[in-house]
Amino acid sequence: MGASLLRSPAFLGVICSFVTLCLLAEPALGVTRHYKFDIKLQNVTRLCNTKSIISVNGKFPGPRIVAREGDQLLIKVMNHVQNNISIHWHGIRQLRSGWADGPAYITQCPIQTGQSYVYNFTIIGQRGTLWWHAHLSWLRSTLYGPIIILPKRGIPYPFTKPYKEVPIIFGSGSLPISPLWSIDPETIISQALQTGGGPNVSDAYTINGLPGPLYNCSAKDTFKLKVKPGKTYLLRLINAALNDELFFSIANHTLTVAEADAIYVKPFETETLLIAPGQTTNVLLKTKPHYPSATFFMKARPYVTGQGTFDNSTVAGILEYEKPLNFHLSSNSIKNLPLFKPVLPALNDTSFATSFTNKLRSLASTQFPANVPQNVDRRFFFTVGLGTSPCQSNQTCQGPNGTMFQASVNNISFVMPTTALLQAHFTGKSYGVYNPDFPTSPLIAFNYTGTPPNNTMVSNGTKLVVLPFNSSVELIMQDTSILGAESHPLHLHGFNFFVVGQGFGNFDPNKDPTKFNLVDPVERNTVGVPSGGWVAIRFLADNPGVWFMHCHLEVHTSWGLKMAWIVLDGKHPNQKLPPPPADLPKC
Ligand SMILES: [Cu+2]
Repeated sequence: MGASLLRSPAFLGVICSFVTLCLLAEPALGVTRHYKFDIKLQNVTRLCNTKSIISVNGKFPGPRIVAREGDQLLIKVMNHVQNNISIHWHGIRQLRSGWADGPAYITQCPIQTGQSYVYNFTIIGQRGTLWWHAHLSWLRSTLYGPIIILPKRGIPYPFTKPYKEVPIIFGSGSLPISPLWSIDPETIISQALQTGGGPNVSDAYTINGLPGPLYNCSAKDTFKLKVKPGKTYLLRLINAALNDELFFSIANHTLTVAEADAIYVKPFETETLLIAPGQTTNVLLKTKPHYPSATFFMKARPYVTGQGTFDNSTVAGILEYEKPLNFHLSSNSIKNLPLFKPVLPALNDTSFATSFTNKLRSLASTQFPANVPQNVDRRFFFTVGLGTSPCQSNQTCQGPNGTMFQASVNNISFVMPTTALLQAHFTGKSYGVYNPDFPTSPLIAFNYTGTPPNNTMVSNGTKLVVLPFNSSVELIMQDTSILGAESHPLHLHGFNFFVVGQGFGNFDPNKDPTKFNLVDPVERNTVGVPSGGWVAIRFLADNPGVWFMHCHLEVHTSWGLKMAWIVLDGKHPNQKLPPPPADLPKC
């Protein structure tokens, strides 16, 4: 009896009925994995203060989801708190399972207090690191965790098999450090939206929920990575910070970038990497061949291009080598080992950011090809950036010149509907919910990255783009200099896209496309639109549903830098979105 028979689904049923460890005989087709997420309050102590936060199962950061490519996940989310809740499985393609994507009022109404919803989806054609987070207001500041997708059984990584794998998830705010953040994150943003000003910035960054020794009263809350010499570790980096792109480096160690957003890349070495909110990066850390008699800081701090205030603090963790048995060192002298610290780029080092992102290329191998759309059916040009709206006459506003801060795509600040767009689309009841007339380019062209126009006011609306099934799309996203140029990490739900080009200044439709990389561009779900520049992406609209696209800087999303795409059903039954599950939450 060969292994192939053991893995056949029919035979698996027999094994599973007798043996509890079904995983031993996991079929190539994948298994079903069940998770239970209880959303509840939990007291968390950091920096000598205790605060009640919203958590999954009382954990901060939340639990890991571990699965293999091909597995089905059934995740029951039960809401025990007063807030509405919705969870997004960031980067999961959700092929024909758009009801499980999670953004509140886009694909579902939120889960209300005392209610539950089972997110039901299958991981198809993806392996690597992704993550899950709340997708309603600013609740993701404490509701997030890793998704680890292992390759199918028997399929190796296209790089050295790591000795160990370690998730490293960066967070921000949500800590009871100062009076500013002692209120909950939903209140921080709702107050800012009322006054029209910028919300308070966070007080700290975290690695796996721990701020580290560079903050007051925090030395005991430091992430420690304990390693053995001469081994390769796979670090699964996730940026879950609310509003900050981050530089990351480990002193005296070179990292090999192997994957971005759950897509293998051509490996390259770097001392420092840049990771935007929403992005994930797998790196290989090769430890020193011998016990180094030293410890090493790993540090992260922001990359900042905007003009507003920001949290310029630094989170640090420690890389600690296991002492060999024959090495005589008292515990006191371990503390006295030399400590090496990495040097991070300057906070505004755009040239580093550019050269780093230019190094990212798809692996584009036979086994992992880069299926870049070579022809384009639909072209779009979107400006992304900040703007303003007028202050109500009976109010004083704290935005620029007494106005209110807004952000927009093609000068439309997206208005959240009060019912889920996907339901409205599926049932044909879109009237009064959304308009399918999102403009393919700005209504008024201007010098996007030059002197900004005098009128910075945005318009408001719930407008969507409608795409026929399987259309290939090219989208240029152009940053504007209105209220200052700024890098915007744009995240598209339901798809990966190829980053075929990027540059500074205004996109030139005649010259720039000739330089597009249609061979091995990086494929990802979140891309930084360069500050004062543009990025060109291509994707195939092969997934029917309603798909949110938004800046992953939470403050910009709140100000309206978001829109959605409708991808229509195809002709064939397997090209249609199935009806919603019976337990889909109601508004
Ligand atoms: Cu943004």
